[in-house]
Amino acid sequence: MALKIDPTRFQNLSVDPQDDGVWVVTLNRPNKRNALDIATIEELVDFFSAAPRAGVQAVVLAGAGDHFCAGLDLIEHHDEDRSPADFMHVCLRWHEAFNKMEYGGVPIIAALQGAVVGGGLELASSAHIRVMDQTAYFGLPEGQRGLFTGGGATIRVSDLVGKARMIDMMLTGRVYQGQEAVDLGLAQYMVEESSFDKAMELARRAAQNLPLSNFAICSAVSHVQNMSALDAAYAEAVVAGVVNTQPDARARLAAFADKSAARVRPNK
Ligand code: 1HE
Repeated sequence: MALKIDPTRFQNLSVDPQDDGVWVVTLNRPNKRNALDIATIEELVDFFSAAPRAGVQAVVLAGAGDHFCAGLDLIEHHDEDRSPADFMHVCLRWHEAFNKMEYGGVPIIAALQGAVVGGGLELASSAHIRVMDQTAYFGLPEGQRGLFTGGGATIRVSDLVGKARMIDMMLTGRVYQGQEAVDLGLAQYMVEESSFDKAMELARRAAQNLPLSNFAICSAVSHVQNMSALDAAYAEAVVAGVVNTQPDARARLAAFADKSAARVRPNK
């Protein structure tokens, strides 16, 4: 029985289902530059825990206003004056949210503008595709703030840009933007106009795939990376056994066989 997600139960996120199975999830605290307080993290856990069982075909993850996300809510962190154990549990909730995103099996396309910094970059790097506009920039200001990453940057940002670049970003506050950010892998697309429009286009395209294929793409690839080559090959075979024999794929295979399906061609 599919779960139901009630879009009105979210306060810090705006959650907007579209007709074609694409859901738009927007960080909606622009006056705080979409800083991630604990309430926002809980809403991300809530949405992304339910999404794989609620018929969500793809998600566009956006930030309201001029900036995608300013990272950890530094004011809340200051006011709470947390103990080490308290903050460890905060970080574990971040991991809960971001792991649900990366491993949940629902394609997530991040639409980026302005600051994508600290925990904002950790959030963006949990998406499967990142689209940036001309204003987007990436940084890890933790070093300057007397902090350290706690939302998975050591795993996902170092995966994107490599260990040495990540350490440089943290030690020196180095910021990446423009084509260089794309070349490094921080974003896969850069657009002149709206990153949101491009992210929607990509999400709609992904939503046309069979859900089980997308589940494997947006779950198995990440799981497999955590395994030894021997176990990875085994897991890949098992997943392919399930996905590649799904009854829903037969019509697509038949269309290829009768030559009615589109062929793979180079870009014009
Ligand atoms: C915030 C936050 C925040 C803005 N927490 N409230 N992240 C950072 O070190 C980035 C900190 N933020 C900035 O560098 C800048 O705010 C921005 C470049 C993102 C935007 O600049 P600007 O000039 O548009 O805005 P502003 O005037 O700095 O801030 C506007 C408001 O947003 C202001 O609140 P107001 O009530 O005084 O109007 C700011 O306080 C608020 N605001 N950023 C709380 N981050 C799991 S560990 C993860 C560790 C990290 O993420 S460390 C990186 C933290």
